[in-house]
Amino acid sequence: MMPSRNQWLSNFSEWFHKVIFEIPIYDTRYPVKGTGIWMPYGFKIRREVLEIIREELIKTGHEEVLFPTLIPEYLLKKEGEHIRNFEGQVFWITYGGTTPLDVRLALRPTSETSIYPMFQLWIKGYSDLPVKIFQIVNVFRYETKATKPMIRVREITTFKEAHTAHATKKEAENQVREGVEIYSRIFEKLGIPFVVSIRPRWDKFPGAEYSVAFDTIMPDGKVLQIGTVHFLGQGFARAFDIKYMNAEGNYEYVWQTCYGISERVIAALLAIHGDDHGLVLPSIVAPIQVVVIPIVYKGREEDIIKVCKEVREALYDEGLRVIIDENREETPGSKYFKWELRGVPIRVEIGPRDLERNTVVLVRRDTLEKITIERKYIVEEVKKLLRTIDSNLRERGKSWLFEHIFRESEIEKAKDTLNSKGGIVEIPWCGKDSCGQEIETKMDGRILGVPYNMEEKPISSCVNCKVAAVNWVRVAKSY
Ligand code: P5A
Ligand code: ZN
Repeated sequence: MMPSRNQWLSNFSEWFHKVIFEIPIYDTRYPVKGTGIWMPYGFKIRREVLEIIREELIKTGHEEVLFPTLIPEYLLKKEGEHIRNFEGQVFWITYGGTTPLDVRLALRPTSETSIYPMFQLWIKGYSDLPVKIFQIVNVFRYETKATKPMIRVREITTFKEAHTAHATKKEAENQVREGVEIYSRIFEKLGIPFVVSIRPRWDKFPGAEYSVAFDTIMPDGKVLQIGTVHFLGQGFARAFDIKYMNAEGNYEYVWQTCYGISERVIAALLAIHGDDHGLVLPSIVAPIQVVVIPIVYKGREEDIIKVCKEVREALYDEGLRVIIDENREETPGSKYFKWELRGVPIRVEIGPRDLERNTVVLVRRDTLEKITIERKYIVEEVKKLLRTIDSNLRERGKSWLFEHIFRESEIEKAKDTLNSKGGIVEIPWCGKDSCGQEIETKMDGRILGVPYNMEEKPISSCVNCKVAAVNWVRVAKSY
């Protein structure tokens, strides 16, 4: 029996709110708009996700740091384009107690302007480069669009930002590629399908030369940006006077990159794998990977509980996150419901018949399929099944994504496709900004950009101006 995904599909927003509230994962009732509370089960998922992120960054030579939350106004305003774009989103602290502050302090909306003055002090010579650091912090953005739990918040609680500085342009460009690879590995591990696009000039990160973005398609067909990698060139280096002495004894500005992801990744993780029964978690991030449920019958209670405990012990000794749901007041059916809602990858059922036959029943959360195995193989079978579930979720996610990427070479058709099917439509584009913006208006969608790393070029002409197209460009309805 394949679990149905009707509810998930037809009213995703309701599904999402219900799931995060009922489990609970995240409570949105705090009386400050755009904030939320990570509840214990949500916090555990978040911690597992952060472990994966940390591991990938540390493995590639990034070091974790922690900067102050407050940025003095004169620093925030040093790089012109950056502040022009962020100005409308900054929360300001203007008082210390009852005393007005001489220098207003911003709650960081992102940390370029707090980190780069320190780069200026730290970087002296060639041997100080490259610098590759990251931090995982709260940042604040006074978002004016409708806020959404985890997806568009005003206090971003899980802002992972990496910042790098290099001696040459080429090294910094390689760093952009490494950033893209790191994020690709993180999303791959989480089973989140994605496309990578070079954002159009009018939508790049303020202060960057260009931005590369990761997008995924949510169950409602709308696209969510789940991470970005920016090539900063030397703009911030000039603004903050970050120079190093090269081999010839000359001072040169460094070349920089930065890249960021947030709790949107967690929202995407929950959304993409879910179904009508609730969450479906990949085992690598599941706070509970296996739940053992005794199917107790009168007279056999103690024997069954004893075997359940042995099974739990065996799995626990292998480092698995496993619990027994022993509660005698609750029926097995209601326990299934509860743990399915929470997305536990495997349920182990042990009843009187299993005692006689030395078997156990494994139920996988992704397909709800039941498998009876001999008890003595429990450890191998569970481990194997967890891997199978993770790869099935990854594949299912990819299929979902690719089924929702369309190609059209005529603008009316492209618009119809986008309206009726959602997802992403790729169309031929001449590359002109003005044409791109007209396309956005005509299609009532957003240009995600040109595919990153795609060799293939369209042969037809630009959907808007009919001039020879130079690239495919992706258009979507976005969050
Ligand atoms: C890169 C890290 C930056 O801020 N500075 C340091 C760069 N880029 S960004 O694109 O503006 O943000 C990085 C990612 O954060 C997510 N994000 C959000 N998540 C939740 N709520 C928000 N209000 C929000 N704003 C941005 C996006 O996934 C974005 O790609
Ligand atoms: Zn054109």
